[in-house]
Amino acid sequence: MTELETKIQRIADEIAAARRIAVVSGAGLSAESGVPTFRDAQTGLWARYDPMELATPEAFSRDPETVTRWYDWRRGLIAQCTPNPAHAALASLQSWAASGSAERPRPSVTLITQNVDGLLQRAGAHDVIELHGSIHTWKCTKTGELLDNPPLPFPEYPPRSKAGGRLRPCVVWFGETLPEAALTRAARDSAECDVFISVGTSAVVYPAAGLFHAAAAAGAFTIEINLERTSASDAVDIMIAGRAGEVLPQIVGRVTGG
Ligand code: BJW
Repeated sequence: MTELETKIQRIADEIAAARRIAVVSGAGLSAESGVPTFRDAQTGLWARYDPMELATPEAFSRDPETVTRWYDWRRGLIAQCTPNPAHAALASLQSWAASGSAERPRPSVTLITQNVDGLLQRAGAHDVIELHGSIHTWKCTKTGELLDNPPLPFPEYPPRSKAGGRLRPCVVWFGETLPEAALTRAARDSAECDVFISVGTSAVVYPAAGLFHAAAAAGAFTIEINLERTSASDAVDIMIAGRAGEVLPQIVGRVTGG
């Protein structure tokens, strides 16, 4: 066996023996679908755009047209992307786990994502915790009314709801709190899991990055899959440097026999 095969087999064994698995994903999960990451040096969004001008409540108050046009540009881009084998592998791991029974117990699988693109759901994942919200849902800032998949493009910029309030994407900007129910469940399932997988995230944005530390502190077996090393790499039990779309299908295939 190569070193990679040995690591993949070890991870598959840990998953098969686990009672609870938590997976936290970031932009790298969707990179092979063509969705840009944030912090990759050449291709990341923050290499071309200033996050403080686009992903903060202050930026939205100052210039709602620029902010909403930027999110609409990203909505259009995501609409043209399709789930990749990494999304499919995680969806299939969750389906495999859900088909367990008393005679054939299987672990629970909690999928937690920082991504707002909805690609895990489009791949068939039935339960995804969206820590940073969704770009497909917008909210009236006056009434709180939610709109799923509003028109693209909007008829006017900045867009307004029927009640006359500004519309904003239901994503979490810097300085904003994360959806409470999502964060509570993600924190609980990370702290209680036996196996924790971090995939395609630079692990610099909190509180999402803290989930790994909570899992490690509680004694979980920790795994990282990323093209590059991150601040979590030295602390995990196994780090695989590789593409999520190549590594995850191999792991999940070994677990599910698919
Ligand atoms: C591949 C790959 C392939 C590529 N295969 N891998 C504690 C310490 C320090 C700071 C803070 C702290 N607590 C809170 C803060 C402040 C702040 C924060 O974390 N700042 C740090 C950046 C310093 N956090 C917040 O403000 C959060 N709110 C909060 O904590 O509220 C309470 C509070 C309020 C006020 C004061 C204090 C506390 C909110 C954070 C919201 C983040 N929002 C964004 C935008 C969302 C909407 C949108 O999409 O536009 O979320 S920013 C952006 O970063 C986005 C992402 O979800 C998030 C994480 O990025 P991610 O997913 O990791 O992407 P990248 O690009 O960074 O990494 C991609 C990785 O993939 C790379 O490693 C590649 O190598 C890899 N990769 N291709 C495998 N094929």
